Amino acid sequence: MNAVPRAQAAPAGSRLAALNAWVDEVAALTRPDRVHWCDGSDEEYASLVAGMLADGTLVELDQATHPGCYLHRSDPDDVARVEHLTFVCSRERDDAGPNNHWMAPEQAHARMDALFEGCMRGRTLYVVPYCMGPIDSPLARCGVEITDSPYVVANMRLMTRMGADALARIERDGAQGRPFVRGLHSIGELDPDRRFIMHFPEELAIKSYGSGYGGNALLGKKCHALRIASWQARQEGWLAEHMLILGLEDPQGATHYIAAAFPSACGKTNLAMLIPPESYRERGWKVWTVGDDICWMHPGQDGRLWAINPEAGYFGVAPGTSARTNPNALAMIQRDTIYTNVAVTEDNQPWWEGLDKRVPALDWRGRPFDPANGPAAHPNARFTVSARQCPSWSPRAEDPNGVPISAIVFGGRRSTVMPLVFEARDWAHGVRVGAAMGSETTAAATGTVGVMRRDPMAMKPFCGYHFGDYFAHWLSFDRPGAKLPKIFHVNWFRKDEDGRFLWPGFGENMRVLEWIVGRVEGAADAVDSPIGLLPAPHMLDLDGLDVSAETMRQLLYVDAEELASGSGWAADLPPPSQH
Ligand code: O2Y
Ligand code: MN
Repeated sequence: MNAVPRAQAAPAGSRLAALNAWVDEVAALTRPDRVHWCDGSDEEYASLVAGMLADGTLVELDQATHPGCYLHRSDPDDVARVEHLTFVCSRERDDAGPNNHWMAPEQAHARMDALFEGCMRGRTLYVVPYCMGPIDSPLARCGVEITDSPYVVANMRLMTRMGADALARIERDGAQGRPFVRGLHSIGELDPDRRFIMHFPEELAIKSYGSGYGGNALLGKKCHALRIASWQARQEGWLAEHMLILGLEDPQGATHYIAAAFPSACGKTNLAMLIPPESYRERGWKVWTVGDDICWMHPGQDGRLWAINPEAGYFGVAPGTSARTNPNALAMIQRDTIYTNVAVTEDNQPWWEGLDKRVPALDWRGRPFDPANGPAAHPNARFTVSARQCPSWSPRAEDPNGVPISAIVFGGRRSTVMPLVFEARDWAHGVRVGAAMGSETTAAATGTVGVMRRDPMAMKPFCGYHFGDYFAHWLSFDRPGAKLPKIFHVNWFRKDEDGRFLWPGFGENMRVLEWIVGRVEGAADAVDSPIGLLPAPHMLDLDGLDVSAETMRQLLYVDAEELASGSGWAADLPPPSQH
């Protein structure tokens, strides 16, 4: 084989022989014109952006109103994660479980390597060292993504700790025998028929071909931090979860950290960045954002669960984000943000449905906007932005020891049956509550609206192993000496008989969070019900809120028969009282 040029820019290669050997091996297979080791510097980012502006991968947005903001229009056939093409390739089929597509590792490698053969001819191979979690955290884990997409590199720089510091940590880890996750990615021909996302958990490896979009291509996110990490976490005794992390500071200055799992399209980013109602702000309540999507929780010496957000940025859904739903998010994406598949206004500002009353000039495909073509922004249009730009960003997101979790919250979009909030009786009951999670689909997620989709712990697309083993792993945390968080379930989406939402949601969800931390502190009362513990009468602070007593009754109503029949909650499981 011909020699492939090693690095073109500093740092040229690594002190870790295993990493150099893998890069050489991949370069020999994929035949790039150039190899570039990413250092994560501002200069490197600027040069990547300049290259993408020159070849049309990025379009500059109005730099006066949105400095440092760019628009990427993806291939119209490459606009979302592809669950049907995502595989867990464990040696034993049973280890992947019925919740994953499975392929034997040898077969999967052969299939992928045939696709990768020569695929980077004429392109640059980027070596992207990244760290998931604060660089010096014992809870963090590292990976290297090899990709031929400068758009992926730029996004990885916003979403992870990427570059020279990560490489140094990978080398330190390597010297102590701790491996890095190997992620190989090529956009290939962007052909949906030649697209696969393969995970090899026993080898700590990922191979992704044929997509340049989000979860398919930014391998640190769903592939590493959830599918591979959940497998690793089971082996090492921790939890890698699809959860936001927020800190709730009370008027006395004490902060409780809450981890919350919701399926896609249930407002995780909005909850993570919640701004409390004015009456709460006046009293000194604050919400701090640690993470909006992924949470790694490790049992600490003190028996509590300590959590980090492995990510350093947000890859949030743009449509629906507005001054009403999430003012913090809107503020953070005014600068230094990559937008993907949004529309633009006549004066070249990013726009999406729900933002404001302006009209779009070009839709997400760059065509003059015509309502007959559908929405102006793609429903899965995204912004990528550094987490530090969020006005509610918590400096504790950089704490190498993480934050102690006081409460875990599960939730879903349920128009009936599920009350606004309830508390599980104990850890085992809470695990069962998470395992029974479900959510009604929205137009953004699928073609069919309002269909109940079971999504245990919001991990259905992301658990890298058998769900039976996963639930057993969760149950194993309840052991002597453990000081586990209390577990709750919330439902912001219950409707009345006319189909109107009963609860105002957004910032008003603060009232439910207050009851949750009140329960953690032993200061708030609850009453028993067939589903779990509900807020005792008058325990939710409704001051200043226009919600009638009858509406509250409906929001907290629990019907034992409805639960046990047809609701999907308990029809096929023993009732909670038997646990
Ligand atoms: O469609 C994609 O590739 C993005 S999916 C995503 C992105 C950010 C956070 N969560 C999700 C998700 O599907 O849960
Ligand atoms: Mn997610």
